[in-house]
Amino acid sequence: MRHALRICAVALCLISTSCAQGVSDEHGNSTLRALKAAVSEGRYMYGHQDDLCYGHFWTHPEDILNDRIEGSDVFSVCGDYPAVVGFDLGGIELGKEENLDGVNFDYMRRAAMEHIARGGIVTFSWHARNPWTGGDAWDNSSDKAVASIIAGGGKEKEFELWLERLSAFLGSIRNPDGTQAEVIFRPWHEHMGGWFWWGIDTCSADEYIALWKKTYAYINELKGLTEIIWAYSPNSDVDKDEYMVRYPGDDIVDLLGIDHYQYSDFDTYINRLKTCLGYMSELGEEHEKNIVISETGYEGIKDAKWWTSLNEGIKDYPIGYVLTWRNAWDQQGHFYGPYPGADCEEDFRSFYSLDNTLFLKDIK
Ligand code: BMA
Repeated sequence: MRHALRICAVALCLISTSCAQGVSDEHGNSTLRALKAAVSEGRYMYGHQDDLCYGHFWTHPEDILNDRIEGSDVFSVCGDYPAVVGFDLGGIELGKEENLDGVNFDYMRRAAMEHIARGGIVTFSWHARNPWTGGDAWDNSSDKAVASIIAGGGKEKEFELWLERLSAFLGSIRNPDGTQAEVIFRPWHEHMGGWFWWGIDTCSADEYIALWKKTYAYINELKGLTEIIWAYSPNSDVDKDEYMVRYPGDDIVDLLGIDHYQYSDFDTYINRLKTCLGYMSELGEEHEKNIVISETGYEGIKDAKWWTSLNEGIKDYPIGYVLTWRNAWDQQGHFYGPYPGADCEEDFRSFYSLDNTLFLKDIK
């Protein structure tokens, strides 16, 4: 039942006409091709945030530079790694050793490279600190934050140093042969909400787009990191027009994502998700982009059949992957993935066994 996608990806590449105008397709980006191949077969990949870094009450090895990268709640439950592993770069901008959740960046680099070497896909988000107030990503107290780091804002040089540090890290993620790795980068997410300093309440559409363009120009053009796949991911409480209102442009976006969580009953959650996936499917066709569920989950998963119910809700949409958020190692109820002993453990194994869900063994 489990099978390799690579052959399909190659075949698809040979027959595909020039597809998206996106930055990466022209380089023959194999990650984008693998996502397209999954969609063309009616399948999607499973992803988990921080899966290789820590999990429900365990954290990464003490010898971060030498110990093997093996720990994974997903692996412990189903004997396979997620196809997609997410990491967060929050803190890299200040030159910190660890990210905002205590993940050492040297370890993160090793884990990302190991996952890539095993044939997996890696995605990075960035909960960057507020450049104007010095607060965290959630410090939305000033409408000067974005304005301060784009042209004429006064904090541009400081922000360029942040981009320098970020680029150095992204550029250090390599394939086993030493070449630059393809990684998904998903900056300035959930920007149609007001909770981050780059959100709707504290910057204009022009400022948001200028922020994206500046980030892209620095990393892709100045630093030459052309293998990076740029993912756009608004929060889900938007309609089709709102989804696109701050869209940076087809030439600098490769993937269309959505961040959506369950806060009350399942039906409310899945119906909203389906609405978004419906218009995203149209947008994906119109703009020739893959669509993905870039973040989702139900904190504490208080529903023993959550995984197979999720599959029922999303399986007919052309999504490349669905990524559930992290299993915090230090907070009892803050988990969005499975772990041994969780109520949803058995159901996750059923989700794993489905023909249309792809894990690492299926895509390598
Ligand atoms: C949030 C929570 C926080 C975490 C942040 C960045 O959704 O999980 O605890 O610090 O993501 O990973």
